[in-house]
Amino acid sequence: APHYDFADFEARWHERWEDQKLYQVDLQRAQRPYYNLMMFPYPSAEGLHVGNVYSYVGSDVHGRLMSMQGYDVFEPMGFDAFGIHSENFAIKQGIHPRILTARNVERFRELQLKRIGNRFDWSHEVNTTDPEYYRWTQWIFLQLFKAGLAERKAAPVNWCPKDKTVLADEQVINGHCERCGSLVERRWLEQWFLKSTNYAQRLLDNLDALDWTERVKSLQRHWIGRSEGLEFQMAVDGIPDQHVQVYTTRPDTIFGMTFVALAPHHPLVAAITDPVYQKAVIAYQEQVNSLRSSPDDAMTGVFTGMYTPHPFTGERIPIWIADFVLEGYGAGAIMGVPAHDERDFAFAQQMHLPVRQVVQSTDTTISAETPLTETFTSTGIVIDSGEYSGLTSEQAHNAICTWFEAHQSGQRSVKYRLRDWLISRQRYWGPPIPIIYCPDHGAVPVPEDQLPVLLPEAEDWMPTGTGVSPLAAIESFVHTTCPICGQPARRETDVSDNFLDSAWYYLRYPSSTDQQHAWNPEITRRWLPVDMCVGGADHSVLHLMYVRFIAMALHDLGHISFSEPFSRFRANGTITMAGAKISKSKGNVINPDDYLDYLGADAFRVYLMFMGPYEMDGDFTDRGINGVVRFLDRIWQLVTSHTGSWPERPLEGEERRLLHLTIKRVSEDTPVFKYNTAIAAMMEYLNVLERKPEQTRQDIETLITLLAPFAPYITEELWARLGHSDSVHAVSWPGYDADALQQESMILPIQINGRVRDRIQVASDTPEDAIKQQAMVTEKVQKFVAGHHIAKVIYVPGRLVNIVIN
Ligand code: ANZ
Repeated sequence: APHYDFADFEARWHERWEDQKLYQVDLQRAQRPYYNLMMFPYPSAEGLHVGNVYSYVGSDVHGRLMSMQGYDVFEPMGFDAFGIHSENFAIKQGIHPRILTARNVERFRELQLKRIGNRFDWSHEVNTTDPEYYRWTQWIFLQLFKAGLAERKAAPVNWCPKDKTVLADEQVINGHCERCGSLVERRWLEQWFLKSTNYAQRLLDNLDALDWTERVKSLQRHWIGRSEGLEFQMAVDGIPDQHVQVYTTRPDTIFGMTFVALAPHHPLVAAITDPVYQKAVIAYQEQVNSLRSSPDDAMTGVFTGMYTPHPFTGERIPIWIADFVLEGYGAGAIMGVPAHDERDFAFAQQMHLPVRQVVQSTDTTISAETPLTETFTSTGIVIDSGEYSGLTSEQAHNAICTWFEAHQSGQRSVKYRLRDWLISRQRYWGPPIPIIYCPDHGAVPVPEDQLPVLLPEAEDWMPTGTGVSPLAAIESFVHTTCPICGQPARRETDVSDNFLDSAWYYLRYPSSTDQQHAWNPEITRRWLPVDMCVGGADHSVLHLMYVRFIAMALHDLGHISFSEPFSRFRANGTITMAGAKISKSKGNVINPDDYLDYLGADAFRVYLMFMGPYEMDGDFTDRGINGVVRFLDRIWQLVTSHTGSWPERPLEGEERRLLHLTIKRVSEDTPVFKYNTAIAAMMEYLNVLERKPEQTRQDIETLITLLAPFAPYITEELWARLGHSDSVHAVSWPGYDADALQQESMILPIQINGRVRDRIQVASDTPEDAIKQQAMVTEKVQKFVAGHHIAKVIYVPGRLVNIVIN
């Protein structure tokens, strides 16, 4: 533990900062607004974990730097307090989520977030469960509904049997619930969707110009999953009026098709199945319903008994149904080309279907004669494909697309993997979706002046498992009247996805006290979009995709002037413990409170920022904490042990150079989140200072100023002890003089056997060996020593080099 009494001055400064409103900006009048955002936490019962603190502190260092560089920095914090995670914990504890959430929020704010030393402006706190907040979440839903961007449809959905609710695709990880890990099932339910797919191309295109962490952008590109291919019709033998549409990205492989497969619940399955096979097909559909096989399981499927003629050869191709074919993607049906597609190959192996190679490597050493033992998924030269043989894959792709277009039985088509965002949740703890069902008028929006639709107090708030929310059992909530005709009507009883709450919170912070608008137009113009957002990359395709979609939609509907919410985004690294990500669900949570108690906020902050490059993942270990504690102890010692006044003489020469070099390094590394090397530069500088016979006021004050964003308390305390009455956090960031960085140089005479023969110019801190080496190689010296034996080279520091020859 540190030797200084951090507990004393942390509490004192925290209070002083709050009294002075040091971190509150005048949002109306700020001249150089800088919106510094971090992702607000779920106030779960376990409290903040070290990953949260890591993320928040790194973001705060950035905010503090920008503030010292002259910006009016707004750094708000709030609570993402609705949703399954909060509710699940309430279930475990048997405590009503409203009570538990309020308790946790209080604890997060008072006992944790206020201790980590961040410059939060608590006067703009938001809480998504506050009716004054979710009133606007509902309002946003209504704007989308009125614009046709919210739609109710029956769809096969991901159903989590444990959480007893549906999940969005983004919340299903490898077939399992993102929250509780249960294997997800498939159900048909009427659900509300937000039409994010309308924005697929823009979500993709805008990424190029966004200054965001590259790996997050690439995850988003992958998730949007744009592909260009061919959608074409295939006839069904014996059923002249039915066609199956298939989608392929590889029309060049069409001659290698040996089967066609439909998704298990493709609408045509019943119509095209041979009666003899019907029983087997229905049994298979039921099997698929009851449990969704995880992706590494064996391929399953069933033959329909029917065939389709190959569009070019007329060969009879069997039609199967198979669950590796996805319902909502492409056309929901595929042409199976086992030779050139991994999944098709696995399926063909399982079902004993032929494999027919039709693309060959341009690398001729691989012969088409050797039968394929694995798939050849690359492009190459097309073979055994009628008139297309000999073309490159690309040429064949084009020619075959053109053929289908000419025959009007297919067209080039662009598809996206992105799905519409399913936002209905059959749960209690969320904002009710503001819709009323009228027997005559259908789904009618709740009039805006009746918002919020309050979440009713309920005794029975536990998930029901029946496919409806607990709200459906609250008669007084359900029964209402139609806003259009006044006759009895029913309210929608599902609540909306917690990710809708967090898709717009950044808009609310600056306007958190505005009662008239979700966001005040004038303040929003001044402060948004967000200048810098920092958060975990684990939200790349969840929160960070939703927040972009909602901003685009609000922009198009005329509610905001920008369509990208975050000008810059940086993903902090994920902190792991011996390889496993630290998370509540894994149970390996390091309690930051212990570290705060034991080390104080400053040492914990500097330690976290010194562990490694901020944007890289890293292991959390206690190793290295001592070094950081010693560093702060030594600074404390240096300042507090000093007696009398500090010398104020101007710095000169090398001492000046080292000071400016340190400012330069810290100033360059800090804004680009290379916090570890910035700290290393300060550590080196402390070594220099300690060796100096006498430190000046400038030496000490510069070091304290540079350290202030990282260690806000100790620097404030030392700043005061140096005699300042203003805060170190209100001081301007120091600049450096480029000319001071020039290394001092000296001219050294070179003697040979005592007589001066040449001179060299070297930087004054050049090591002895290097000086001797340079002295030996000058042209003149070489001339004099040629043919002689060199007996000795003597360097008299700062004076001369003497070479002794014989
Ligand atoms: C034949 C083929 C041959 C294919 C080949 C690939 C390689 P992306 O790039 O992700 O868009 N596909 C199409 N619809 C599908 C669905 N509903 N469920 C599962 N798979 C589907 O992938 C497009 C490819 O994925 C398509 O091209 C199709 O397989 C498959 F050598 O068609 B391909």
